[in-house]
Amino acid sequence: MAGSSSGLRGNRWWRSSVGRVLAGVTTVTAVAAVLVAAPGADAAAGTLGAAAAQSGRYFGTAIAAGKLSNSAYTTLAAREFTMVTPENEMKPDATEPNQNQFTFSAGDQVYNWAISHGAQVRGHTLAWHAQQPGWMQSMGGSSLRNAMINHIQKVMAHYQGKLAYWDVVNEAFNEDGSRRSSNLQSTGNDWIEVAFKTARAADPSTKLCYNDYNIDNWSYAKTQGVYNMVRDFKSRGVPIDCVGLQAHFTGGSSVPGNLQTTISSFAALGVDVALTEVDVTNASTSQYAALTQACVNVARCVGITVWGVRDSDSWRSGESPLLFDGNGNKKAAYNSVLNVLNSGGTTTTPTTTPTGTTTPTTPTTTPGGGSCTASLSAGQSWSDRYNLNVSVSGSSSWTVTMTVPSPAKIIATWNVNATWPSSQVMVATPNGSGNNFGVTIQHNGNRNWPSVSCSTS
Ligand code: 9MR
Repeated sequence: MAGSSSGLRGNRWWRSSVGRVLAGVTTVTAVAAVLVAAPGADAAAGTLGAAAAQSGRYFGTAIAAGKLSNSAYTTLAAREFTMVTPENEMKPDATEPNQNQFTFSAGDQVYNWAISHGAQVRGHTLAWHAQQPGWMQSMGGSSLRNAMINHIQKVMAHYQGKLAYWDVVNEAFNEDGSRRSSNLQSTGNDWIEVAFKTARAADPSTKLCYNDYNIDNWSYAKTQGVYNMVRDFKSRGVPIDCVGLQAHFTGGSSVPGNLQTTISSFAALGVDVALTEVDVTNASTSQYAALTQACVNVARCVGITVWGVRDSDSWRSGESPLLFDGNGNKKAAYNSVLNVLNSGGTTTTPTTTPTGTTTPTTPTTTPGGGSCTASLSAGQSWSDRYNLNVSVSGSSSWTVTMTVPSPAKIIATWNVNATWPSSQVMVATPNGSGNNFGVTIQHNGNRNWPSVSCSTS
């Protein structure tokens, strides 16, 4: 049972984990009893982030720094999402308001909030025709080219090693598939590849993405224009790791029937694909289900981000396009997305099929100070990362401390409140989801499992 790749999908996740515990832990009796008997041990995940994590994906949202003082907003966002895109705070006008004077306060606020809640961050965006600071708007030629390079270098240096993805270039194409005219385009047709090469050199640890809207329909000219650029970049060795389909199905557009073809076609070029700014007019349940299914059907579709938390947070709030209403209630579309994520669908095997060498080492169980025990068991794994399930027994008011061996790091958590005394140490407490939670660990070459201890509070 344990270790079969199909057994690691969807509702079978926990069952497979029990097998690993039985196989690997010396102090197994009590722990296994808890896992087998736990109500809902086979139950579907109860949050978007947890449901997506079952297949190694994230579920994200755009976060606005100005709303982080609103506890209804932050409580909801912390509970549901495992990836955060700063809605405006890392754009050029925010980070370089005066030439070569950088300000990261708002971007850092979003970053710090995300990390302290166990989410990863997608940087957005470095080179774009819109939201340029005034000084940049009036520039052209080699001075603008140099300013773009300097901007990418300085902003990426600030976030060096911290971000999962960067939208290096945003919205550079016209609807007919040609390049959008802009001051950046006027510096020369090679500006996009210069941006990506500069970005790779500035921070080799982050994945570099091209991001655009209206590239969801495979037969649309703009989609083909972007596809041809990515294919060209891959064939010439220009560094590009991912394509973001913004997936704004608002303002008159809707989910095309061939979305999965678009995703799989980009993926076949050797890039990750993500739906990066999803919203749907009136949150159509069938369209939300369809776009989620299209993603989970393609191994390299790494995650879905909705463009805001509640309808009232949306840039198109008049279309009520998100998964929570203005009061933070789950809408019908929330359940349709969750159901698709939990069903696992016909998800294909990850292209980076786990092998023996990527399997974490033997689990350890460390009884803690009070009268609780935290036990680890294996979840899904990939070449670069793996999921662990943490099961706590003995008390429902526990504090679990997990220490990850350097240079590994925890890049996502679900079903738990997490704080970070240091980059290697996470302190976790219940968030109301019960006594089982999960983490994703990027091993960075060290596949030893973290140590874990439990105390009662
Ligand atoms: O949601 C963002 C909104 O708050 C800003 O006013 C707007 C300004 O350009 O940008 C919005 O976000 C955009 C994103 O950065 C790129 N794709 C389109 C998004 C919606 O306009």
